[in-house]
Amino acid sequence: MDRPVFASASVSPGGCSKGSCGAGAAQPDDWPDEVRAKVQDHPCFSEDAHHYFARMHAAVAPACNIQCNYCNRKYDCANESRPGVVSEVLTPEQAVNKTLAVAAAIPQMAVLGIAGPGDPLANPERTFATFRLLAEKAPDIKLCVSTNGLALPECVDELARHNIEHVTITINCVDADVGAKIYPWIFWKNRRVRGRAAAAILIGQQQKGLEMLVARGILVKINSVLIPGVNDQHLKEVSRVVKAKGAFLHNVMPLIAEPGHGTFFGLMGQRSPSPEELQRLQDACAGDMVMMRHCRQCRADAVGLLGEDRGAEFTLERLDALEASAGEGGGIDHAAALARRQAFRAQAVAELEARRAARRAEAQGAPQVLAFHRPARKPRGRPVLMAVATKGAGVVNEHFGHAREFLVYEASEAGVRFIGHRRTDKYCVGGEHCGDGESRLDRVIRALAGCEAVLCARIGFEPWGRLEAAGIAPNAEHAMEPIEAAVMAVWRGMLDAGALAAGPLGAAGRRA
Ligand code: CLF
Ligand code: SF4
Repeated sequence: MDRPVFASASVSPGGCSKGSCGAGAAQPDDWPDEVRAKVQDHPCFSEDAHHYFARMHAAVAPACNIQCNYCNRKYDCANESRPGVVSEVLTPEQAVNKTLAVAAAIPQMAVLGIAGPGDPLANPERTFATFRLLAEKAPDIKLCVSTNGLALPECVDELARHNIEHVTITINCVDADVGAKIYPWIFWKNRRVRGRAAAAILIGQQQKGLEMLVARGILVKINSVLIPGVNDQHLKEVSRVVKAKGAFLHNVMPLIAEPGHGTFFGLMGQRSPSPEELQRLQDACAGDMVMMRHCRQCRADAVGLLGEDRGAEFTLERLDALEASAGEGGGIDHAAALARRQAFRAQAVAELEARRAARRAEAQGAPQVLAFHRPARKPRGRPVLMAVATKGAGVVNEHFGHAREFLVYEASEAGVRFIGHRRTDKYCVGGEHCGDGESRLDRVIRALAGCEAVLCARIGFEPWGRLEAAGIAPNAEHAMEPIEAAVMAVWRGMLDAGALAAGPLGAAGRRA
């Protein structure tokens, strides 16, 4: 395809119907069918999809062609992952074997991304060999790549030849003066370029690459690292510029900087943004385009649903054992694995379509099929943040004590909207570690600051009491219900109880 994917659609991803800029950001429910078909099973490009579909990263790209001040080369690429963990670098053949093993074990597996540990397009042979081999063996798996953009324009044709429909570019600035504070140097045409000149070249390449991808109908997500005092005032302009060029989604991620990571920013004491600062900036940018709020800043060798990490199940050692068992008549039945993925996909897509249809019907005032998105009363009450423990499928289905993270939603008279996630240690580890449960629970409660209720499948007596004492109402009444329906029901309960004017809700639900 040789035209922007939205050029023929009536609604752009940023809500710009032809000739009517400023109409506000279109919601995913309004995306044209051809776009929805591309994203409905991509866990990063669709918030809905991330409840169902898994991705994995193949760490085949060790080299990088630039230096970011938030990166230490001995860790993964911080543009697409969190620093502090080192990946096992794989050959393309190892990466494909691993992908096939993951796709056989996890029917939700839908996307293979290459995101590091360096820059995928600074390692084009390894990156494209991986894509080529996988496309031959498992053509149902979508291919995805994340890049700093320096080598992008020269790789766009190759990306299109490999039928890659999703590309992420990390764009932290569109102003070289800002860029000079983020990038000390780039490696360009066989020499090192420093300072403002380096940033100007990088920005030029990123913008050119974005335009070229959009012209070929490839969906482009922009990642930006929010660095307080460096680009926080500038990212709204970045959002505006990339939207004007046809970017599909903007993902503003918080800087992770700690002295122990050995990065320039970490060592200089550059602080990370608070969750409130991140949300404020995401909201400020949202006027110009659709924002991604469910990014988990995952590792360059991550495996599984976003928020879970099953990488340890698929180490090279384990893959070698699997290969050995194949020689003894064991191994993977790839045809059966493909059938399981296809069956899962059909069911998940049907559920997603049903939810979308319900939301649209409700928005249009038709009889409610799933009455969860808007209160059927005249507007009143105040917005409330609620945390939800889930392990996928878009329902409240996780035990409070087993949750490694909570999804945070805001409920109000306008409906339910996803705000982000809060990571936390699983506080209930059982056995010999139970003695430190109390301090872990303290950390969980701290992570839920600002939330007035927490919805989960089950919860024990001790956390119940501790949450109540912290002003967070535990609620296990909505186990296995769709998240938005459950959040809306709790909000309505608070409204009916007169709790929205007076402050936090009293406890509700049952205990485990
Ligand atoms: Fe991987 Fe990135 Fe593709 Fe997703 S991750 S290459 S677009 S398949 Fe996703 Fe992970 Fe956030 Fe990246 S949650 S860090 S946005
Ligand atoms: Fe590090 Fe990624 Fe930046 Fe390269 S692009 S320096 S690997 S964060």
